[in-house]
Amino acid sequence: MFHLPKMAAAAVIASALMVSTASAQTVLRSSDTHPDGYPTVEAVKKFGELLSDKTGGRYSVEVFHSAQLGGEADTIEQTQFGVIDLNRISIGAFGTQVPEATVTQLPYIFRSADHFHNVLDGPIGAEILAAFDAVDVVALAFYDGGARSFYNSSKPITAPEDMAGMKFRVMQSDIFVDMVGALGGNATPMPYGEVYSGIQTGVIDGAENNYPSYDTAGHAEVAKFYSLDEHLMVPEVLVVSKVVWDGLSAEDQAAMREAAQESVPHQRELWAAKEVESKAKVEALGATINTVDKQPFIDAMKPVYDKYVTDPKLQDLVARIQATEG
Ligand code: GTR
Repeated sequence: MFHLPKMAAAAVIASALMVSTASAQTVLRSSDTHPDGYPTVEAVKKFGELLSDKTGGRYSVEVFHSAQLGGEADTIEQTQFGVIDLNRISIGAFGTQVPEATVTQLPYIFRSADHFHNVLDGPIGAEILAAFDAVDVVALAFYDGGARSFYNSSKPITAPEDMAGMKFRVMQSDIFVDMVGALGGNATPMPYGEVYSGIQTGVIDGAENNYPSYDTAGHAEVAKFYSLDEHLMVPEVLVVSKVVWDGLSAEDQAAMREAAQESVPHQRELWAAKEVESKAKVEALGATINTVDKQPFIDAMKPVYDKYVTDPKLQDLVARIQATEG
């Protein structure tokens, strides 16, 4: 037994208290519609590790993948109410709730992966993230979601005319309904989890997505024709409930933002590799991939822009995106 001077004893007690507070670890629940191992799921796990490091283990993240917490539209509401803490979600699933973010749902708004990154990594990206505050979530970072193309169970699409009379599932946003309509097809908004059986039973002819989703959701098994029109590049976004955010200290908020930003390069690397892997997988499964002349698809989108980009602020945002290099 040894005797500590009074001051040191006080310090020991104080640090013991800190340890006990720190051991009261908060596990934040995060939703993702994709299966374990998917680039977005792995990126949020990485975010959790970084957050834990930065907060001395006080905060960690558990990812509920494979839509265990529900379809995207439902989980957004639950995140807004604070029932779900974090959500990795496609901006498309927000519908037209956040006008500045809706702009990223415009067909062909992004010209390439470089253009997409240049826009989202700069001040425009920061402006779009900040716009989510209005809908009770705090948007922390964008992840890659590649380019989305149409696929279906009956034939290659080479021009918009080929889509006449065909039914395509779209994410639950009006803009995508109008997009398919402008191309001459019929859009059926439905949750992601219902697409496979929808195609299998013939309720829809096809859908549209990137290679990794087409592959991992099994859609390539039931819709063998993938037509590379690349009409959309919709950012994935990581959001935290405003309820959680408001309960964090300024330091922990900063740690959360940093952790999210630092998880981005990891996701991009995983994404690039997954696109290549998924393309090879769907080809091995017998998918027929055809290229298309994109110009008629681009030209057909004018009415969609005319309908959704009427507010001068959004017109300015679209112009700034288009003027960004890449
Ligand atoms: C995927 C996206 C998902 C989900 C899905 C869909 O590309 O990563 O978050 O939105 O598309 O089409 O519903």
